[in-house]
Amino acid sequence: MRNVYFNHDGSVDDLVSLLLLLQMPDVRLTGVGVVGADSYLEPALAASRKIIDRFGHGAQLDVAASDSRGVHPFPKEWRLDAFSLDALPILNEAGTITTPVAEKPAHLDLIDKVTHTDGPTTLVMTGPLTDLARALTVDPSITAKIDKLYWMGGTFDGRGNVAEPEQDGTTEWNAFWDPEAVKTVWDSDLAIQMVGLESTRQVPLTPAVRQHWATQRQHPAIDFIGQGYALVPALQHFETNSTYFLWDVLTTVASETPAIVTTKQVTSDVLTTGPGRGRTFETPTGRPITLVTTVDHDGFFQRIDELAILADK
Ligand code: AGV
Ligand code: CA
Repeated sequence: MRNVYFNHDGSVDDLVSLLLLLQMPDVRLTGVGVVGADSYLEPALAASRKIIDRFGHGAQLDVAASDSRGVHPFPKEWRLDAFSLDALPILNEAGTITTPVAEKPAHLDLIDKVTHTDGPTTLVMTGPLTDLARALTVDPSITAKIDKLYWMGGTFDGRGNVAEPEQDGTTEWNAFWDPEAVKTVWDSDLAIQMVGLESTRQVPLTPAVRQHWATQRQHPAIDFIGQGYALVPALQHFETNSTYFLWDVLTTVASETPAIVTTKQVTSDVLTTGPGRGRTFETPTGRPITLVTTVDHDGFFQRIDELAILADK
């Protein structure tokens, strides 16, 4: 069994990632932290607790609320999705929530869980890196117990996904929310596998993907996934800034099934100021990371099915 600590920011693919982590046969989830970045904290926290109740096979977990604040807030329209997801009937059949909220804020919860878990912990982060950066500042020694960080964020191909004033379009949102946090994590000695936009662009949400989930809705977890992804825009005729990709799910599934991706080693750094702040870029003097480059599209979607079907039992 591998110990995994998951920190996410409450968008649809973050919450689907939580559902899938709870099904992975070889994963022991040791903790969950939630930051209200691409969501509002309250519904993202509640939905996380309900997903553990409904799909967690009795896991004794608590969920930590983050008090981190970003430099550049996400668009409100996107953040509102957490309210809809939290209201889905499949998460509310019981009418009560059993999984408790952790005592400490997410960055301190991360330190506690990593410190008190026997052996190494793998971190999976599908939102901004703020909680990890704060944890490293409080207790830099935790890196000795973290074997690897899997992070969804950044991009190296110059095509960002932020459409806001006073920036140059080269940055990815999780990095843009808190560029300094990315720098703090990059300056640590953690092993990092980064899933940036160059690979996630290979796994858009499409009508065909939705149709596939619709035909499998006799499985409650696939029904939930279909309902969740009904809330966000698919890639139909052309890509817009709102088009949804399976960013976080790719990061999460690739941490469990490495065969669905190819990777390469790059040395890189991040800008923290100017119109490109949040931009990750390759440089010979940068720190080494493992970058996901290509995705086995069909193998990826098949693994989602296999994991989700494990929730039947
Ligand atoms: O930049 C991708 C990150 C992922 O962690 N998030 C969404 C995923 O959870 C921000 C984001 C970028 N474009 C978006 C986003 C969109 N069109 N809708 C919602 N969130
Ligand atoms: Ca996210």
